[in-house]
Amino acid sequence: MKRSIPVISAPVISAALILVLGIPLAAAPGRESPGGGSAKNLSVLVYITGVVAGSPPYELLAAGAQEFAARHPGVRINVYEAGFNQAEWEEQLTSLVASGEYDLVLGSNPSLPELCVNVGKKFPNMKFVITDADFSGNSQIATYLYNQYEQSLYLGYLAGLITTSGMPNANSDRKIGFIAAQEYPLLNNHILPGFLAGARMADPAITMDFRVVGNWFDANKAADLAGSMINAGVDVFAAIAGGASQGMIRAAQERGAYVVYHNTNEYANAPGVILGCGLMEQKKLVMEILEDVMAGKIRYGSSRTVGAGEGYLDFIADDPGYANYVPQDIQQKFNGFMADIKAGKIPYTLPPL
Ligand code: RBF
Repeated sequence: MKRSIPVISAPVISAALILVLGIPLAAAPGRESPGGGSAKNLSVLVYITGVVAGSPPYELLAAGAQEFAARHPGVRINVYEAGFNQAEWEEQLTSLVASGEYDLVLGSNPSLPELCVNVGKKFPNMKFVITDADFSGNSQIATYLYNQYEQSLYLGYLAGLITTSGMPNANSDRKIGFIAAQEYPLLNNHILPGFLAGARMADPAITMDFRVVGNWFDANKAADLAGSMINAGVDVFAAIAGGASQGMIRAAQERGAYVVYHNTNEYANAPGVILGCGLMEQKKLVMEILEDVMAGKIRYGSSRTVGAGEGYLDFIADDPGYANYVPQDIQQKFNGFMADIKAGKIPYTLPPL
């Protein structure tokens, strides 16, 4: 489960040459200050709180960091998969940081900042940049929060239009379903309320059936849950469940139900079943973050919230999975709603986390 995927670039090769030839090829700037002005070398630990495969936020995080390293010869990336035992994460992170190999820890998880506070106390020079999290007031940590209330609002609106439609697999119950891997503040305070509020903008009578898998990988359990939700009248699903979501998609495909999907383009996995996909611009954000780290522009101690208006959340409408399978009248309503979301014209209050 634990896997380390190193990307070796120029500094490693130069280090090897120094060892072999005894001559430095170029003056190596100190590594102690990530983004300390002119520093050109940077060693980044990409700390994956789970595994990469099957979890869009992590796939995009790793891809963004690796692409940045490929473009910047002085940047070295190590992608470390911490696995699913959350009780081990802090100790793992501590020993990785203790190796002294890294200038910066980059992660994406709402629960990470609190672990970073503890690790940071032991290593006062270490810096942490965490996306998908909201934490401020610690001078070693910077966070970026995706406005997942907003993404859930527009995916919920689409789910609402579908469940109240005359589409072949839409039943007469106005009931949508949500499957989560586990409960946590971002899910309970932003994602779930946003999804239901969005659906109720299509029809205030809509109700939501919510179930929890208990982990981020058990696709069979998610399929079982989805099956019993379909029995209870659910005809449109969403999930925040990492790899386990695949079980829900399979059940929807077999039993005849629909899915709207957060964060990534999943249409091709189940055409005609997955009818809407949101997009989290995590790869873009990660590359911008690393650019800012190199330039010394990260504001440690602060948190920034990014959403559709800023171009970090979107909806993938230019895909046959949406364009060819969603009825024209629904597309028209939804596209108008999405344009209003981007323009900040849909009023809502972002709940506290
Ligand atoms: N999202 C995933 O896609 N895969 C995961 O394995 C995963 N593990 C998580 C573990 C914890 C403790 C928490 C709080 C969240 C996790 N998430 C995971 C959720 C992820 O960070 C993000 O909030 C959601 O994907 C919504 O964008």
